[in-house]
Parts: sequence; C-alpha cells; structure tokens
Amino acid sequence: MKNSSLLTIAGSDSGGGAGVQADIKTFAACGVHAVCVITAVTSQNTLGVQHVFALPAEVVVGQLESIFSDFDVGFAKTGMLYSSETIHAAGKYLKKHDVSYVVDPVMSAEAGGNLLSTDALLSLKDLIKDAFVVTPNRFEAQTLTGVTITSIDDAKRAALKLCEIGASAVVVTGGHLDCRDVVLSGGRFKVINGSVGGGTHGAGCTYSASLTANLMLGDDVFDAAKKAKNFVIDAISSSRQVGCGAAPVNQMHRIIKDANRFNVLQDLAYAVKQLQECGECVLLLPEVGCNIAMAIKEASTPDDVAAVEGRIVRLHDKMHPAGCISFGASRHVARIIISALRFNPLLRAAMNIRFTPEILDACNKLKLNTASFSREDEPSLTKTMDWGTSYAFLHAAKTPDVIYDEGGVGKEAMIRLIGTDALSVAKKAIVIARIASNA
Ligand code: PXL
Repeated sequence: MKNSSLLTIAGSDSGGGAGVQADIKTFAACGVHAVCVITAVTSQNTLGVQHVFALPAEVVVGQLESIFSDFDVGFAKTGMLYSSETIHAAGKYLKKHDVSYVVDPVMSAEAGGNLLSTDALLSLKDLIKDAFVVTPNRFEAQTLTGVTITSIDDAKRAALKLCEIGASAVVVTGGHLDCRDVVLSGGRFKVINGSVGGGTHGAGCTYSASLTANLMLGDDVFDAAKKAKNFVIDAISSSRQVGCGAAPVNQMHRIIKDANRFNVLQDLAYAVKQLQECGECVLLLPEVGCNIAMAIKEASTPDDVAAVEGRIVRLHDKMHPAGCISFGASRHVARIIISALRFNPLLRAAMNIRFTPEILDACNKLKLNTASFSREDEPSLTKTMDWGTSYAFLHAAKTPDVIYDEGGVGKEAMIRLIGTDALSVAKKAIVIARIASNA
C-alpha cells in the first residue's frame, strides 16, 4: 500500500524562507513526504522580490499530471498561485482527486512584490469555496471579504464571511494582530495567543504548511492550529540574519534541537558508563559528589544542559550515578559550561572532580592547560561558577582544560575538567585517576 504524500502548489522563493521551500522544509520536519507543483519562480532575497516569472499553465498541469498519476495525495496546500489559469488547474485536479486542501491566499510578499495577478482574485475566491481551511493574514482577509480588520472582533467577522464563501474552516493569522490567531471551525471560534520575536519572512507559509501537515496526520482544526502556532513561533524565534534584510524563519530548528538533545543524552550516558567501570575513578569524587554535564549547541540556560540527577556518588568503591540523566539536572556544572560557551562555543561538556595535589599533578603531567581562581577574589552577589569560570578564561594564556580553586571557608576545593563532549571529558578523568592512583 502507498503511503500518503502531502502536496504543495506554490511559488519558488530563491531566498529559501517562504514559498515552496518553506512548505517542503515544514512538511519534512513534520515527518511527511512532500510533493510539489511549482507555479512561479520568484527572484528574491531578504530585501524583497526582484522578479516574478509565472510558469505557463501547461507546465503547471504537467506537474499535476505527474503527481496524481503516481502518488497518493493525502492532503494539499496552495500558496502563491499567481494566475487565474493556475488557480483553475489546481482546483480542477484537487476536486477530481477528491483531495482536501488548505488555501493560503498569498497576495504579496511582506517586503513588497505582487504574488497574485490583479485579475485573479475572483478565481482565488472560487478555490476557497471548496477549501477545508483558509489561512489569510489580516490584509488578505480584508481583501477577500471587504471587512476592515483592526481588532479580533473584525477578524471574527471576516472569518464568518470566508465560511459564507464556502470554506469549512478559517484561521485569520495574527502576525499583524498582536500575534493572536482567530480560528473558526464548525461554527465555533477560538483565539490562539502567541508572542514572537525574530525574523518573519516565510512565517505565513510555514504556519499554513504546518497546519496542513497536522491535518493530514489526523488532528482536528483547533489542535492543528495550536500545534502550527507553536511550530511557527519556534521557527520565528530561531531565525537567523542570513542577508541584509528580513531574516527567514527557521523551519528545521525544532527537529535539529531534538536530535541534538538526543545525541547529548547518548554521549553522556556512555561517558557515565565509562566512569562507572573505572576502578580508580572513585578517588576523583569530592565530598559533595561530582557531576558530568553536556550542553546542546547554542545552549543558553541550565535546561539546555544534561547531567546526572542527584550527582555521581560512591557505591561499592565505584562511581555511581544517583539518578537518571536529564536536562536541567545540574545547575552547578551547567553554569560552568554556559560560561565556557561564551568564550568558546565548542566547549559543551564539564565535570567537577576532587582537588588534591596528586590529582592536580596528574593534570599537569598530561600537559592539560590549567587555570585557577581564588574564592577570596570573588565579588559579592555573583554566582561562583559563572564568575570563577569567566575569571579563569579571561586570565588564562590558553583555553583551559582544567579550572581549579583551592576552596574557602566552608567551600571544598575543586577541579573542573572542560571539554567538547562528555565522553572526551570522562576519558580525561579516567586517565587522570589512573596517574593519580599511582602517585
Ligand atoms: O509569504 C508569502 C510568499 C509565498 N510564496 C512565495 C513568496 C512569499 C513571500 O515572499 O515569495 C513564493
């Protein structure tokens, strides 16, 4: 049996943020196979649209023929259609093959540039008659309904008018309405709140594409809309400045972050296992216990850093993890990494071990770069790990592998090993323990 594919009928954005590029990335991030019919080729960058070339109708029809003669199209989404001919062709094939579809009534690019021919508005309304969902922004909803929209109540009135045209459900997206989306489905309204900061080029396409993928995967309109909102907020907030103008949203962010978190957990689990199996490592345990931690790329809070819950303790003369490995499990070692990352984004792992002259000697024998701070120099109202780590980095001649302090009143002396990943830090600890145990 064939798996269903999700079809987008849309224009190409050479800047990679919106259009068919946004749709395919979003579909892929949602785990569905994307097929596409390209309706127009736009020449654009982050500063705007420089040129639009609408593909001849027979080229659009050719793509529709190829797709429908092979794939099982489970759902479809339309974006930039540009001409009446293309709109008719899209409608004809979607109806003929009984495919439910979402219409994103794209009219113009945010940075300027017409993406719908002026004589094609009536055809677009025709397509909306049989749409499962329509996802206009405030301006598109105004143009389609004649309702001036300056409030949520206005957006609701426009949504009702779009349902009168024939759409089963409507989302008036809130990029221009305090980030609040108005959803109308089955005669019921829901307003979905959201706050965003970041680049927005491609946000509309990405929202609509995510909504369509969620619908194909079985969500009702309200659930699909809520999930799409979260997806687009994530994509907007992780947008990057890649040109001189509007930053394109980042559809891959969530999936890459999840994969990164999984890799960190795996690396850390293997590192802890190595430490557990090392007989000599028990001598590295400080009174307060130790922990080993690793951060995802671009970590900014301790919740982006995984470590052992309840630290690593002594059991039967071996190191033993007291709890599971999870994100947010350590504030202390996490702070060391977050501070180190500011100096070198590759340094994503750290471990605190006992301070003894023999252990420090072992670090020196291994020619590790050591740096230190003194608790006496610590200004009040600072977090020791933030301050101590930054101090060591600022005063060291080379990037430190080892940062130590000799303790203070009521504070145990400590060594911290820093590295790129948990396994390499654990391996360093194992070698240090073996050298120190022979001293
Ligand atoms: O975001 C609307 C949109 C849709 N399709 C294409 C676009 C844009 C915006 O720039 O370029 C091809």
